[in-house]
Amino acid sequence: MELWLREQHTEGYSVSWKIKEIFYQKQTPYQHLAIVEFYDLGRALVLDGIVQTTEKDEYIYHEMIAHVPMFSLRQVETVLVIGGGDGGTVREVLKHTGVKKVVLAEIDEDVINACRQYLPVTAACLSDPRVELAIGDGIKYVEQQQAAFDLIIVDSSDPIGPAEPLFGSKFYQLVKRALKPGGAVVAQTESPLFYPQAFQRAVQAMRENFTYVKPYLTAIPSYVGGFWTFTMASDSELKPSWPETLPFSNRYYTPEVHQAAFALPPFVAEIV
Ligand code: AG3
Repeated sequence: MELWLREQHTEGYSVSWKIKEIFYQKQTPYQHLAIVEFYDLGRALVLDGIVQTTEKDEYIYHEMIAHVPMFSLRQVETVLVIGGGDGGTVREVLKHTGVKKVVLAEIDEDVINACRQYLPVTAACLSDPRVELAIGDGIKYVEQQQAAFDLIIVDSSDPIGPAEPLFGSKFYQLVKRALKPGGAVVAQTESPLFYPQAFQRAVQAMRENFTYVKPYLTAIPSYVGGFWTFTMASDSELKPSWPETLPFSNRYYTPEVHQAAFALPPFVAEIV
């Protein structure tokens, strides 16, 4: 018997993934959660039928959401990751030895537990002593923080379901208060091809709250359309700097890739 996941994107466009094995499936209080193994792309986390991360290309997303802001800030000791229960973003943040504490605010504990068990490539890092888990609503968590973090990373799913409020201005107002002076926020801001309104809404929300707002673009093969945007924002100018050689190795991120990511094709630039 053949088993396929059909990821439906529009009325007329869907992408199909052939499944080798289903490791875990559950309807959690927040969403449908599955960890599967695809032919060719390896294991993957799937939420509400949308592929969130695959072993084949997770490093592209996680390196770009973490290292672009990390190398744009002078000193980062405390980081908050909102969402990102698979742990991939935390793993990349922890590569920076100056980091003292990473809080992972994930609403759905089942995501963390399932990834710990079946997706160690991203989740093994969650046992690092610098990691603190805050299970619950990321917005409520941020609301309770004041000048507490150098960097806040919004590693959310699409703005349908539990991640919807993470694309609005009210959320970024709270983020601003939770950041230390000179701190920054970065968020995954969706596909410029398939979800341009979500991209626009997030960038707008950041502009309403921060002086410097910088969208950047990466190719993520397993996300719809391939193009993916991230947006970084701060009240300090974000100027990247790197040591002569990076203190750790990556599979995607380099200083050149970092700089190139800010070159926006006109069809992307005109959305924001
Ligand atoms: N977070 C971003 C997933 C967005 C994917 N959306 C889509 N393909 N329509 C993924 C979590 C990785 N840590």
